[in-house]
Amino acid sequence: MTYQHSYKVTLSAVLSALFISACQPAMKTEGEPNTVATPSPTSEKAPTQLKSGLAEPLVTHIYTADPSAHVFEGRLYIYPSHDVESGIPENDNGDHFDMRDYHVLSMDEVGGEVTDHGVALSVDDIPWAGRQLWAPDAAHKDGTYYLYFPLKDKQDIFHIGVATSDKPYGPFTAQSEPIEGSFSMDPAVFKDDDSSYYMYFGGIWGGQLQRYEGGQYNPQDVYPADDAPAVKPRIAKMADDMLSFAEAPQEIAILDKDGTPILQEDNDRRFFEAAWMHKYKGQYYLSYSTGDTHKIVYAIGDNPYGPFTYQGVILNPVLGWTNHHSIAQFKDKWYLFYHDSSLSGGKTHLRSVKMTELTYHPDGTIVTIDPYMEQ
Ligand code: FUB
Repeated sequence: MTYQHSYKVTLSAVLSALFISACQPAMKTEGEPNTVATPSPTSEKAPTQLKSGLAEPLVTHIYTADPSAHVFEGRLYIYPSHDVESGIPENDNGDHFDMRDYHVLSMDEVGGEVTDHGVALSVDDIPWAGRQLWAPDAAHKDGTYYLYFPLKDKQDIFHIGVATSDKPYGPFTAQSEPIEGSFSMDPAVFKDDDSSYYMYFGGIWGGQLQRYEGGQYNPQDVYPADDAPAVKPRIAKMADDMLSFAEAPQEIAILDKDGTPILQEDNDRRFFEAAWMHKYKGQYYLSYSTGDTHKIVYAIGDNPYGPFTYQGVILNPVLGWTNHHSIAQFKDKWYLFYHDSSLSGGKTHLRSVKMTELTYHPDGTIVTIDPYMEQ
């Protein structure tokens, strides 16, 4: 552990009408500039922090994003990306997300002190590293903690790596090679009730998943036709060693309620990135980001592989281009972990992790969260 840093969390925020309008998300389509005033690109901390909405950032001394939350040993651990100002111009490949290490956050209770456990893994300590440590996840099995991370190799192709530690907060030691057969990004590892572990992964555009349409890697970005089924997220069961896949990754079908596949042109509902799995009352909830329509949505199935039937929106767009989340139960409540760019004044690549309670309707559907409205 290099250092510890503790912060007091404030989870409630009162919104005025002015505040609500100031917090409307900076919607951005391909190639458009940010529409929100941003701080100097050379300063990591924003001089013009916007109001936060439903929740405040869990920490403010660093930028954090893509939170994957787990309860280990009765404590809530959050595995986020560590956003930094690299000065790399924004583009559709996400080159501006040039993250170089991970910090693990934890807390004993919601609203209590948040501990930053310092650098848990650095790109400099990953033998196969090229660049860009994107959204990570973690798992625990038989006394070992596993940190799963997407990273471009020296040929600029994303794979998923794994690092181990005997502590949930690291430091983690990376394997010498990425997970064999892994590709694309945004790993999420789910432990089922029978102690089987599954990795969900993939993301289009900068996440390169579209390059695997047809089954083989193709350096060209090839997308299905608009009226064809959308690019699908992938699942692979983890081997007993948690360092490898037990099977070749399989495509996950996401269907409309009439049983037809969600189509490529359906940007409001098709998979983009940030898959997450959680189980509630015996059903499997696959949630994900719709990317360029900036929503977190979900679909329900009766087994880890799906098919999953689309249900609706969990989280409406946040300030900043990306929307990425996780869902976990802590003590007797469910929580949504997400990020936005309020702390950086709207900078797409300088985000902050937040959390808020997630609730279900009696039929098991999820109550949609608007990040800038009182619930
Ligand atoms: O943080 C880099 C990338 O942005 C993540 O991997 C995506 O899910 C998006 O949040």
